[in-house]
Amino acid sequence: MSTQTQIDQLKEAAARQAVALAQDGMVLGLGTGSTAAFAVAALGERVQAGLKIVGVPTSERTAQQARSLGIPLATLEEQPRLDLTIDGADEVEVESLALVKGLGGALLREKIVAAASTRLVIVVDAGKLVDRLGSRSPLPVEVVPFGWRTTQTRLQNMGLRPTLRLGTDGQAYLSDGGHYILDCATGPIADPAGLEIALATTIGVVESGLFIGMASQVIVARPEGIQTLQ
Ligand code: ABF
Repeated sequence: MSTQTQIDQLKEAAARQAVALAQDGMVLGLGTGSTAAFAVAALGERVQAGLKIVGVPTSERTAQQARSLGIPLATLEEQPRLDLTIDGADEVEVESLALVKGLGGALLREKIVAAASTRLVIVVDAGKLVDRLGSRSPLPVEVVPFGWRTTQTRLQNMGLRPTLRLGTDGQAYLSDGGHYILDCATGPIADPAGLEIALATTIGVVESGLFIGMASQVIVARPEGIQTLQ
């Protein structure tokens, strides 16, 4: 069995554990990415077996998958309070459960949905655990296309190294919200909360991939078994 297949099996098992938290009557946030897709698939099975929930998707991709599995969907306008969101992440700081998200390109919607949720449960494989955010993954920052180079310069002046994300067609990648993403090399981030605030007050920035104090629980897929951090 290939290493990727093994990792996928572990991710699927961890995603199933997260989906076991879903109960009748809940409004659930549905995350984006390959790990979240395992959770949506497992949720689809539970819905087909009679579980009564409503899902709020964090991307068009996830909405399509959920629809194909018969999961009833709602918008945040229809369901502004969510009981539980299950999502993936790119990095998890073990001590604080602070996250970097957004390599999948859905960080803005993911953050809006997470902020509306009573609980945010993150599912990752052990390779995503870090001592300091910024150690293994760039920090995605979603920006308004208008004047994006001036925003890029502002981020450079903050000591970040931002690169415009390109799509498979070689053109600027467009998020579901119609924004660009600047992937910023940061190196280990000493003060994630301070950086999140600095980015939030930078003109042209829509949102950053820093999710601080949002995750209630992280379910980690490890070869030795599933571990829960909270
Ligand atoms: C979403 O998908 C994102 O926030 C994160 O960028 C990505 C993780 O994807 P995967 O589970 O495929 O590694 O959860």
